[in-house]
Amino acid sequence: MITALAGGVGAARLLRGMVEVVDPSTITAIVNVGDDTRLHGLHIAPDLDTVLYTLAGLADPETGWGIAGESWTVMEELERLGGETWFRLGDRDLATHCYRTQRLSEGATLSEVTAELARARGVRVRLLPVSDDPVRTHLGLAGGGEVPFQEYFVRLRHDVAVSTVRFAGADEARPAPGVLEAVDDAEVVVVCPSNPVVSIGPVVAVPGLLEHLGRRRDDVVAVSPIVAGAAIKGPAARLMAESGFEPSVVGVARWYAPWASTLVVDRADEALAPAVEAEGVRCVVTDAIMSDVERAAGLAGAVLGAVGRPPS
Ligand code: FO1
Repeated sequence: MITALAGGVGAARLLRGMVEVVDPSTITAIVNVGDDTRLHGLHIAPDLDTVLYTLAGLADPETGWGIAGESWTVMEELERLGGETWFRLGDRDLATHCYRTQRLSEGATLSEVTAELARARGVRVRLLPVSDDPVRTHLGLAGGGEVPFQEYFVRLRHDVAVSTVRFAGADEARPAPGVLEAVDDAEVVVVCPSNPVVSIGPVVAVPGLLEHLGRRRDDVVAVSPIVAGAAIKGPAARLMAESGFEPSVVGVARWYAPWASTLVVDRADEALAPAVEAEGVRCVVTDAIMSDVERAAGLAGAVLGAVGRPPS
């Protein structure tokens, strides 16, 4: 069994490659919920949806989030009404949020609803929210004030300096059913190329995760979301720098060193391999740019092989 710690787009792309090299039913993805937000009275779970839509072949390939070929009728009408439309919700995507919100209101857990949504869309990878309790990322702005994640990421286009990152609810949150077992029982634990600060951070902030991951360090392999000092997508490099970590594969190695034994980096960072290893983390150099499914499958094979378990 393979367990993956996942955020949004980068994780979805790697998982899409992984299902080409191993049986999807042997993969469990523990997904970040820190990006979740409530809008229009709906519970929106962007990272769970991005992973699900990508694995279901529904995701918009340009943005990586939402559903491809969407219509925006509701957003257009909402605009006319003067409602909130800064967070773009397509008509089919809204169905996901309506279904999830209705089921949660009936007392279902986020885990249960996620499993129902995955089954409905034919996704065989097991998707687990890291917790069924609320964990919400808030960012303290260097200029003052604090905003929830989506305000930072979408409304402010993450184009503001951040001074603090907080995961509200993390201390009281319990790992969702199956999460700790998925770490304990995995042959390999893959840390997907997601933002170490605001995507992997909220996952490992849930009590129990760091302890269980630390016990599996030899079998934990991370994929760097930073290539040649920049994030492939999103504010990872900026947030790492603002968190006091060098925005490079060396900074990523330092961030994960306590519980990951191996870091996979792109060929562009080959020269930094010795510096990564100086952090006590084994460095594997490969093609880490997932420009299409074949490249993602190649990366997945290299990742699974990195800790001695070539794809079955
Ligand atoms: N990201 C944006 O940059 N703009 C949006 O309008 C937007 C809408 C949106 C709707 C549903 C959803 O699941 C994700 C959405 N995202 C949007 C991405 C979202 O901000 C994610 O949290 C990021 O991709 C980070 O994981």
